[in-house]
Amino acid sequence: MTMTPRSTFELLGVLLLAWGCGDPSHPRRGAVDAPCESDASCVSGLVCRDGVCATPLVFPDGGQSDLPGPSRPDRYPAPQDEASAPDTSPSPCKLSETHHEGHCYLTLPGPLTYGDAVQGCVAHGMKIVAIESAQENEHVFEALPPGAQSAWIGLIRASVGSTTFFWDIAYGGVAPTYLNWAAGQPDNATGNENCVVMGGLSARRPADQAKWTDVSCVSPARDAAVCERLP
Ligand SMILES: [Ca+2]
Repeated sequence: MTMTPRSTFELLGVLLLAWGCGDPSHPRRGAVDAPCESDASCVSGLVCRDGVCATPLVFPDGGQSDLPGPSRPDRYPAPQDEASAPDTSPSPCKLSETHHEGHCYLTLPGPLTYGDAVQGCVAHGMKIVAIESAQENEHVFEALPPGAQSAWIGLIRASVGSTTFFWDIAYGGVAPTYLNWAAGQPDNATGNENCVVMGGLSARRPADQAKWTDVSCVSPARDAAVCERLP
């Protein structure tokens, strides 16, 4: 018998037919719209939905699920408790600022008098910093330039010769609830120490780092100032 040459198309058809029949010991799996009882009844990539094989539903994040609702996979976990959820909210501060407890902080480079510092903060839509806790004091200290001996904070003497201090008039002159004086301060040593600086990393005495000292508001100019913006 002479073999009749077959066209490529005919050969491909035979191959596809053989593949589609498969092993008779395995039931044939359904294509789209074929009746089904479970996902296993459908060809790979399809799911059994409402009794027929169908393409999976696609959700906005690109994930897939057979049906929306309680049976959704773990890629849609229930919201975590507020206390344990990490804070992923965007910072309210600018890139040049640091963020602590909802407040924004900006360090101005010196040399600056206290008046320069107050004006510099206003120019940035901020106030010279008022520090109300040890945590806030630490945040301000860590934001100072490494080379700073001292930086202005917003505490001022109530009046010449007074032993009382209050926060800058930008805050309405409120009394401080937290203080962090350096040893022996405030001493009003020169009689005109009506403003206050925080010791920086390069403070002359390491013990004065992050501590407060009353000083003249104008002389000498200081290495930095810290501004704060409230929410
Ligand atoms: Ca002093």
